[in-house]
Amino acid sequence: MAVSRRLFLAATTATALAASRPSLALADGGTAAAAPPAEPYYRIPVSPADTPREIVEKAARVRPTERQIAWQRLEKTAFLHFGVNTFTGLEWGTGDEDPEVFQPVGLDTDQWARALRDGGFELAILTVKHHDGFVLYPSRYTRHSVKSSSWQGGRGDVLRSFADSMRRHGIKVGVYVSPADENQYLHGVYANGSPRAAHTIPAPVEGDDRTDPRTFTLDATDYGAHMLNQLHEVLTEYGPVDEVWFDGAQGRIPPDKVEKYDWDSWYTLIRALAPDASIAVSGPDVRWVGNEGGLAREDEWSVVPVKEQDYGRTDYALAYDAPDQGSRDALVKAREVATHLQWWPAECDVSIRPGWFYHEDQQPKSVDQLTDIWFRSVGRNSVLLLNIPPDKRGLLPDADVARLREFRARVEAELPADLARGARADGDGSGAARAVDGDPDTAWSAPAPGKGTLTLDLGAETEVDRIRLAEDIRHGQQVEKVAVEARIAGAWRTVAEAGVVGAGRILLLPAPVTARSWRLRITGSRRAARIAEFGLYRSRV
Ligand code: FUL
Repeated sequence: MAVSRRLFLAATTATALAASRPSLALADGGTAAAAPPAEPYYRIPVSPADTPREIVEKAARVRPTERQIAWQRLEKTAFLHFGVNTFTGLEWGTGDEDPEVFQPVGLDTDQWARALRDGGFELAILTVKHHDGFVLYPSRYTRHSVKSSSWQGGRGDVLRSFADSMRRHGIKVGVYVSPADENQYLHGVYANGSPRAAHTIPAPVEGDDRTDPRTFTLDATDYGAHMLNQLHEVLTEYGPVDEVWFDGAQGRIPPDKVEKYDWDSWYTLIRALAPDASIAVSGPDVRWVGNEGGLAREDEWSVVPVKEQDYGRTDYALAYDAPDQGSRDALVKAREVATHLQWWPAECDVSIRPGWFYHEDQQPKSVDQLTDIWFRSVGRNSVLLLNIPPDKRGLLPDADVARLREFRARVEAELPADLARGARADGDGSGAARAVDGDPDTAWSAPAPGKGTLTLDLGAETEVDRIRLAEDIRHGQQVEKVAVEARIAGAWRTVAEAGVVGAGRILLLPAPVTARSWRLRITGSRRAARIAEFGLYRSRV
């Protein structure tokens, strides 16, 4: 078998980032699927010589890819940290743990899937490999895996079970494959100083029974090739994957030993094998928000200045925790250090419990805490990535399952029926009714940059305490400042003001306001705003 695998046709490699090209027909003159650097585009080069005006104009031309739009619409995604740490009580494993400790005797991934579906999640990401290097499927390339445990007679496969259960319950599959790998370090592979050289992926192994004809020739170190072989297994043997999650950690190896990750080759393989997958965090499609509390900035831009680092890794141009990543001032400040402006939207990760892995003595967050996180992530132009760690039995704890259900019910009660849906809409610009038709793909177009008023007549005095705004992000992120006004006793009164909108912005009024007429005023924008949603709600909490 190993021999016949070598006879398979070698697939040619494309550059990873070419596969990120947007292929949307853009109504404002953009071309579809053009060769880079055609514009509008998901990343546009910048230089210190750009004038403030030029750099803002470039930001206004940045557009998301279709993959990024699909990801953004998920709103709330789930994380599952599960592995040897679940059994050793550690948060970062050592790489030399005895695989025998892994004994999830009651594993029921259908229970995970039901809990996540009932909690309203559409995508779940499993830690297929955390920093210890222990993998949750029987990899051909390491002994630090489920195969070396007596659990299920060494035939257990958590990834298979997880992927099958998620798909059966309509949930998309994501994989966390840690670049840091303590076990491979102990085996002299990780950070062994090997040069980058061409590797054939997958590397054939003794008794290989794989039939997928695709092979790739990619540059990598010894460890980089190990990652490629594992990514190949994960992305060819478990069905479609919609998110690949990489952090940038180096593990606990001595500081003079650094593994320079082969990001370009890893991205190339992922684009070829999982074209729909967003590559998150240490990846070009999705950015870490900068904290592990699940909290976005009040004004969270999806168009941000970035630095392209070694081997094509996208990095923040400004400090990752800088409070302002995308305003005009931030763009101008970043000119000296940025290589591009990029559509790089924020993902807010947080655990329902204090740790990422399950620990007996920890409890899940309250519904109030989760709701606050939701308003400060999904309500601020970001996607929430909420971790719910399975316990030693291999089940999500009852308390967490109940909490997910309560959390969903609470969110639904916070924003029940949209009272603006189908309201009489009148605006300058064009297509006012499209902001209240419930269709995220249609929008009211404001008449000019920094201008526009959209007025709604609800037909009767109506109490409102939450407002939801959304831009049609297929046309980029343009809004910089808005005001919402209600007509009270014959005069327009400002009830809320906000900065950026992006894919979704939720505004909470300190107290309910009753009015029949409501209006949205655009007071700052780069290009003319396109508003896909002007929603009004009365919470039932
Ligand atoms: C971090 C890791 O070091 C943590 O253990 C956890 O997996 C978190 C989501 O990402 O970088």
